[in-house]
Amino acid sequence: MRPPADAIGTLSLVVGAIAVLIFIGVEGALVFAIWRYRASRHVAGEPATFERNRRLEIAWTAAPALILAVIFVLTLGTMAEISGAGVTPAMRIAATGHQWWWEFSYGGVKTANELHIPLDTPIDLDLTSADVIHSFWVPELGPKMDMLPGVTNHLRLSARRAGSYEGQCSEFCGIEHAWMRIRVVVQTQSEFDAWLAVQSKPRTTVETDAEKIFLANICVSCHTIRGTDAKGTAGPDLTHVGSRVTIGAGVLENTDANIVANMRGWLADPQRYKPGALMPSVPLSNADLDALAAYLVSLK
Ligand code: HEC
Ligand SMILES: [Cu+2]
Repeated sequence: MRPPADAIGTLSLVVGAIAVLIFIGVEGALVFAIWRYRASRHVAGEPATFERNRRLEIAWTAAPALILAVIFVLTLGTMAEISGAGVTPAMRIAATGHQWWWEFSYGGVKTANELHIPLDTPIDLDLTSADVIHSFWVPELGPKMDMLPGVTNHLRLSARRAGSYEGQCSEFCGIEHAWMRIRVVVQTQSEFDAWLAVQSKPRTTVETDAEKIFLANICVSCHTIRGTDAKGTAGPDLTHVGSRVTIGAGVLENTDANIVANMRGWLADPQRYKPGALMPSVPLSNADLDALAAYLVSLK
């Protein structure tokens, strides 16, 4: 199956070409008429007019209707193609929109904000929302699709180039809507398998003092770290949070030299980076913040 984005690209080119032809035709006729019938040729009296030309009226009603009918049929074909009808997806991933982050679940293995998919493989995303209406949109990969509470929509994705693709929630969903970024990482099948194998494991570290700080605080009521007693679901699963490229759905880098500093900054005051985000600032000592930040980025 060709990636949905390719099918949409082809349709855009065809519609664009039709529009260019019409533009050239209409503007050409206009320029011709201006030149051919300019006033100097008809100095005397009113310019010629005509009305009730039935043939002409039928023609200029039928021609646009025909053009629209052609575009309609082409669009229906493209919609059928990108819906993936007739092609069984190699994998289904559940995607849930939250204010203001994304949850991706691979058969129960949860991760946030970063969707990994294998190259050249048809994937079905089962889209829904935990709160308000969101819309999943990664322009380079496919169409946008609403995420509605209580409803599951399906979106076919496939990519023919490995790499990282950026997307964005495209339905206004509250104060931090703009910081609801999606990153899709397209990997070869073996890279993807290796990634999923790591994500499927519970946290790999042993219980450290830093982990005890996490478990002793309110963090556990909102976050899960598989392998520990933290089983909250109001916020992102943190089991492998250190492996993500960003935190806070894109507000902070999680990869550069400042990785611990960024994580610490987020924990100390999430509202500073993402005002309105549904994570409170938890009062913690400086030492606890240092330990927690180092612990979380170590969860690869
Ligand atoms: C009331 C629920 C709640 C509590 C309590 C809470 N969080 Fe969060 N946390 C969230 C939500 C919601 C997000 C997502 C914020 C966003 O991106 O909009 C989040 C995001 C995060 C992230 C970034 C995850 C990512 O992948 O982007 C980290 C790390 C984190 N929290 C750690 C903690 C720690 C450590 C504590 C305890 C000190 C804590 N949280 C307490 C709800 C909570
Ligand atoms: Cu949204």
